[in-house]
Amino acid sequence: MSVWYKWSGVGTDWQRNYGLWIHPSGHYLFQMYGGGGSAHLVTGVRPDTEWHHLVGTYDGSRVRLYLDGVNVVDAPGGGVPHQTAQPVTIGGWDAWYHQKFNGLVDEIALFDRTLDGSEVVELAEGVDSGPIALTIDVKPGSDRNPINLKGKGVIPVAILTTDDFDAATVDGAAVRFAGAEAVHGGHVEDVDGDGAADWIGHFNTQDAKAALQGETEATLVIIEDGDVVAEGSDAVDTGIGKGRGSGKAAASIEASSWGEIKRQAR
Ligand SMILES: [Ca+2]
Ligand SMILES: [Ca+2]
Repeated sequence: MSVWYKWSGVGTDWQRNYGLWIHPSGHYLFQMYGGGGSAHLVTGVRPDTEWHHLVGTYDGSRVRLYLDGVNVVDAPGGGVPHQTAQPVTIGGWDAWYHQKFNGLVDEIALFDRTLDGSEVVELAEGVDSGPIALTIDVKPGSDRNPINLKGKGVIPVAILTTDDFDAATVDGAAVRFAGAEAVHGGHVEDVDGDGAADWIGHFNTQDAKAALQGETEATLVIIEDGDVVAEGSDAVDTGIGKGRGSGKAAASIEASSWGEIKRQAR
């Protein structure tokens, strides 16, 4: 069982069952009673009134309690847990003398198997799946995607609709390509002709110039509440690698000026 809780203080009564408790003494208590069973008062750490994450597990032989992902009890259990027709209770049970949890609980989960330590950590830290991966096409119709950073025009960039992402839902105001905002916010259009509407925006070259300088790849992101929620990249050719060497070798040259690139490319 796994739960987030925010405790406000000691309640007025308690009663054992199987479950997670804060004992009136102000200690965590995890208990699993059955034919044998046990209760474990955690004396090493005291609850405070911040949010914490508690997980109790029983694998048939050992009971374990995890506080914020850290294993704080690991002890022999025993017996088969009681099976009853009584309901699972959360925070209190009016019909019986299990008395009230004084605080908040959230995201309660019961599992029909024993979670291991790494799964507990995942629960405690929350699952961060990271930004959605976007398929973007810089300069639709061109594979090489040449960009003249001295140009005063715009760079068209499409977010393509895929099986995993509907680009027609994109909020153009939330899109940044190489740090630049889309001129007029972009619009919806089937850019690649596959029948599914895509999103396309145009970005002032001069707004993107700083981020594209010396790069062979450009990144588009969608930002919500200050967080990058989706991102995709595409190759760009900003003129790096046009020296005498092969494009690939020249592209790896680090230089601070065109003169230096030319010298190194010889
Ligand atoms: Ca392209
Ligand atoms: Ca399309």
